[in-house]
Amino acid sequence: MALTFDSLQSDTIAAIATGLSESGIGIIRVSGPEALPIGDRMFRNKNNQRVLLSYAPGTIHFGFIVDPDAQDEIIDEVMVTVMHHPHSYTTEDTVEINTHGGVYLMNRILELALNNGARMAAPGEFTKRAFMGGRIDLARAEAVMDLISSNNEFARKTSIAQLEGSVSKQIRALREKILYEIAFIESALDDPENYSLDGYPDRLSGKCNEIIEELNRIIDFSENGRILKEGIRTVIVGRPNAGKSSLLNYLSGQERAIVTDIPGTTRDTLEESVRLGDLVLNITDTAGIHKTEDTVEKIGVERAVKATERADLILMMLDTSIGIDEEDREIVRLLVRRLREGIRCIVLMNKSDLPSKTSAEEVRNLFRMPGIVPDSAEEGSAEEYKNAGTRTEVEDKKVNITYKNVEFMSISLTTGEGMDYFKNRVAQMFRTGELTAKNEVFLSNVRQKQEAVQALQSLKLVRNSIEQGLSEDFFSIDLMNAYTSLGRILGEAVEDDLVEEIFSRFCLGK
Ligand SMILES: Nc1nc2c(ncn2[C@@H]2O[C@H](COP(=O)(O)OP(=O)(O)OP(=O)(O)O)[C@@H](O)[C@H]2O)c(=O)[nH]1
Ligand SMILES: [Mg+2]
Repeated sequence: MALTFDSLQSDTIAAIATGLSESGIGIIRVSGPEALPIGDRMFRNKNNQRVLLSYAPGTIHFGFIVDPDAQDEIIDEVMVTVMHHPHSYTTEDTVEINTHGGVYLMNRILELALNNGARMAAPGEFTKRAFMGGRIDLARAEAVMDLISSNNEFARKTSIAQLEGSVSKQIRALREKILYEIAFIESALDDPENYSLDGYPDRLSGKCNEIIEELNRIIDFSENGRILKEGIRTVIVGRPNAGKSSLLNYLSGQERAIVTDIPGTTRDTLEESVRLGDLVLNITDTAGIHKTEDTVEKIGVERAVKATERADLILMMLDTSIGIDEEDREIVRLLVRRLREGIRCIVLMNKSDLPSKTSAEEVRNLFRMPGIVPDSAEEGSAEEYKNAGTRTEVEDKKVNITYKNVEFMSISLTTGEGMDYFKNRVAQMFRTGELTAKNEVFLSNVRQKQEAVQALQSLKLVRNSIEQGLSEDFFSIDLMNAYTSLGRILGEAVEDDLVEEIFSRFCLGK
């Protein structure tokens, strides 16, 4: 029994129809009664005219996507396809925007569609509409849905993997706070003798404000979409002439930095985004670190050291054709604190095409220097350091602190030897979560962000209900909505265990 299109009172939905990965082109699909007006607000033809509504059905046009709320700032050059009901995949009015396939760009255009009146499509919703519109039968709809949900499970897992870390903890903590209030209200309503609601609305209002503030911060932060634009902050350090700029050039596939055989060529930090598979490295090439009296170079060296402070990954370059010297040791000393914080470091033993003046063992020994002592009191090893009998024992303990995050690889930037291994290894580190962007991207996708905004709105409703002096059960509904929205960010609607644990604190049903 297929419903006819006209019986549907549907809103307009939008989503990225192609995969959310870097590709040649990406398609953002907008479907529903408002699809054409929404497309019209965002699209300008090559003469910068707003003409989408005049296009004949089933035609495709070149032009620009603009942000109508930002003086028509141009977002991308696109082709749009305009389809009229019932001649589209969904049978509804549809606008498909073909963009360049960058993840950031696709998200940006999707966001524009949402800001201009579309709603984020649920997984499989276009297909559902095609079915509802009588265009495909249920069996076919189901087949498509299966496919989508399997892809979606993958997408869900990836987005959750990205989420692990501080921000997901933050979201969990916020959820727990909300749930606590829900449980409290329920308990008080059930058992007024033991739980008093006197003065509770004020308290709850304060709590809501706290949570709203935190959510606002998370949303603001996600607007920067750091990982999408910037990727893993990677810093190349090493002494002059080790080949740092050559590495940057090699990875970016262009002569981005000046390379010469004169030590001290790079005098300031230099940044470049480089793509490794689906991973973006935001690489900073630095001035060779060494003692120098040259003022400009000195500043460069200071900047190099500073760059390591913000890095997610450190690439330390050695020139094996010269061997290791005091400068290399000094660099390791500068890195000690970051190494002990667990930052990933890859030591690249460069120039393997030339005769080597050092050995792998000697390179490893660089990280066994007496200078590396635990400097924070809370670290157990500080005690061990005092008590340890011999220096070697001490050093081994210290080395253990750093070794697990330091790897050594032999490469040549001249012949490319070892570079595939290096690139694969970095990509693998990212996939397995050994390497993450520390500041945590978080709401990197539009869906997650929408859920956060939704949660925010629900909490504001709670605040309104309090201000209007409504009764407590009103609060619970919106609190629960906020709780559920945040749960969807984490890919879990309700954590039964947590619910039970918190409810049990209140001895419900006594
Ligand atoms: N033989 C050989 N030469 C290399 C290799 N990598 C870099 N070089 C050479 O080493 C010299 C220094 O390279 P750069 O990339 O400028 O070194 P850098 O570390 O950026 O140096 P500064 O900017 O001065 O700190 C250049 O002459 C490069 O061509 C390599 O793998 N093998
Ligand atoms: Mg350089």
